[in-house]
Amino acid sequence: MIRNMIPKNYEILRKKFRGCLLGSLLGDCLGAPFEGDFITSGDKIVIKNYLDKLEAPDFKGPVKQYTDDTAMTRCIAKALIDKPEPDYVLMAKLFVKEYFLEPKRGYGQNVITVFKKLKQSRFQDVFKPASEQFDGSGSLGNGGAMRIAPLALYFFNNYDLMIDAATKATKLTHTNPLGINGALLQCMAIQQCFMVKHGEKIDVHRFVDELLHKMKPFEYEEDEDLEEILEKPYREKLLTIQNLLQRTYDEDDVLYDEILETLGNSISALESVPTAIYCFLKACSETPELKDIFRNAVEYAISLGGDTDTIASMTGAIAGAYVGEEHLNKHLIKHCEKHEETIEMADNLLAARHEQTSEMKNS
Ligand code: F2R
Ligand code: MG
Ligand code: MG
Repeated sequence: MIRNMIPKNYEILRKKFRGCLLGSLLGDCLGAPFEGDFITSGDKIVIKNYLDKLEAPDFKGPVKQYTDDTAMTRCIAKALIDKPEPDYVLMAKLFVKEYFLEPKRGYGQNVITVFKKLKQSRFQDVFKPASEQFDGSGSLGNGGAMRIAPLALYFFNNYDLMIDAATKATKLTHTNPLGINGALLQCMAIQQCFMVKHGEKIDVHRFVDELLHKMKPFEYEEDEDLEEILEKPYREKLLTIQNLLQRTYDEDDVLYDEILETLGNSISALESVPTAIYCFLKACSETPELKDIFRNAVEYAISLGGDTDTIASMTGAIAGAYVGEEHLNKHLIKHCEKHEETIEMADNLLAARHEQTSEMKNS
């Protein structure tokens, strides 16, 4: 019976699926209280103490609530679990249902217009309302990237399908190329973490080189014939990451200001997705033990201020996919809203993927 055979690496995959979705949830829940803040050096100590306290075995405190980032991530995971072929009408319906059930999850100001139009139009053309945002230029916010993790997991071993599905799922709300390419870059970073052998150290420069290569088809190039320089904003950011990663630890204070200036910490995809990738890679290059990478990456993401829930959530998704559930602090996890459901969701997503792959092989 080939159909439901469990592959040898299923346990590793389960750890990575759980690590990624829990990582995304933790970053959102832990970063949310600081969203929009400017962080001083004193605040950085407060953030460290806050995380230390939450990691302590006996600490009891109010549940840390998730925001729109997780609400929308859950919708994409649910859609894939219910219908193994990506169904964009279903995704749109779940976004709208979720928003009207719990509108106070801190959604982006303009994306709400998309939800209302989708509802009014009875989901006739699910891509139309987003294409009308910002006078037709589309949203460049990080709302597409912040929720993309389930697609990176689901298609971890099929790059072309992953890119296609991530593009369409993003276009339900974000049609500006910066919004779409930000979601693709986040998706690629998570997927690349699956390609690193379990427990193996990441070569941070190679990691960025691969992203540079993969982003090339999605951005314009320098055109020698026309003597014109066309835009390649995400690759410029990736080159900045390469440069920042070469800097030494004792420059940290100077580096901090430079990161905010060059990578950014805003609500736009261009000024948050590369920042999240940097937070992850910085932690990888400076942290000797695998078990500390997740905490260091997320703490650093929050300490940058600005769009902290989203940058920490995207950092957490990448870091969690790399280290796996076993290297996320179990005490930290239990403070986050719906952490048990998130584990179940990760398992169901993997089971749906396994079922779909087996059916494809048998047909
Ligand atoms: N909305 C927030 N945070 C605000 C404060 C929340 C507060 N803590 C609370 O609890 O109420 N966070 C969430 O929004 C971000 C994701 O936003 P998304 O989904 O991309 O939304 P939207 O509305 O499409 O874009 C967000 C803003 O970006 C600017 N913008 C986008 N495209 C633009 C364009 N083409 N031209 C000019 N501006 C553009 C607008 O200001 C949009 O309102 C995440 O941080 C999530 O956590
Ligand atoms: Mg949010
Ligand atoms: Mg945010």
